Amino acid sequence: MNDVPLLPILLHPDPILRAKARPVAEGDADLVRALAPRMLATMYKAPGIGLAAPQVGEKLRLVVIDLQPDDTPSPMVLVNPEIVAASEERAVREEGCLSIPGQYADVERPARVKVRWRELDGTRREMEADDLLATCLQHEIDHLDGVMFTDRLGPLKRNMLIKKFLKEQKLKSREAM
Ligand code: K1U
Ligand code: ZN
Repeated sequence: MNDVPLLPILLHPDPILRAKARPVAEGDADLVRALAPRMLATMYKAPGIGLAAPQVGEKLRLVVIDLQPDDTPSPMVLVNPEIVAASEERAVREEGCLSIPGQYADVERPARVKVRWRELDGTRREMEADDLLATCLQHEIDHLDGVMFTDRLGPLKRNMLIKKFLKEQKLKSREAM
């Protein structure tokens, strides 16, 4: 994994993060096979537990996830993932985002989801997820629709978090001069 070139992660307010990503088609096979390992390497380096293709500038419905980035790698690559069922029960969990680094907030979402996707070789997959995996899947699939976790916060908390992020970014870019 060390020799795989990393990809720059786009930060809020990049407009690509707000676009709806297009489905991966059969003709994208080579692109997706080259992109997935680079996305995984970028996610591990960040470090993060998930990454969606729009975060690295590709408006494609492709997601990578590994909930145990520090232990034995157990990477998931999800092509065209979709939520096909969501529980009425809701759960609150703290979320972060590699496109708004350093900012965390409690987000309420369905506690359990059923997700369908294809593997890189085209195999159809389906699973039910709860806990952190359910949160991460929903966070990543949101990215494919141009939705950020901050959109799921109340306006007060959202504005405070975005303001703090932009202020910290401004300070960082001044320090780099
Ligand atoms: O999509 C992203 O921006 C990645 C994001 C995924 C996510 C985190 C928490 C809840 C839902 C979705 C991250 O990975 S932020 C970094 C992070 O949470 C983390 C980093 C290292 C170890 C453990 C967690
Ligand atoms: Zn994110």
